Amino acid sequence: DDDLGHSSVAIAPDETELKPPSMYQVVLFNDDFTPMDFVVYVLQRFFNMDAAKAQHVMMEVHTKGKGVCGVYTFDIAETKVVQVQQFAQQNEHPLMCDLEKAE
Ligand code: NFA
Repeated sequence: DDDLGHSSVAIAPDETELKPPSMYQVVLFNDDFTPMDFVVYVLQRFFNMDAAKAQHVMMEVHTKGKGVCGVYTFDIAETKVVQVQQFAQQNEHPLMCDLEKAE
């Protein structure tokens, strides 16, 4: 017997492996002490926002208590959180940042 029609090329084995990755929101929380300009700078430096967008998101956090900085895969989101937390600590501001699984 031969092996006609039996390709040696691997096929996609499992549809679960074709699903897009879970996405995570990086969120900032308001506090009474971190200067507004520092928050605007963080949003520009770590989330690549222009000045107007950063000002808008900062005010959203300031007035609503919390705001979304961006949505990323887990590893990128976790890295952003660590970068923001380290930068806030270095500058002795209590700014809080975390990630939340996106819907
Ligand atoms: N609430 C801070 C202030 O009035 C500003 C702030 C905005 C802090 C967003 C944290 C996040 N100085």
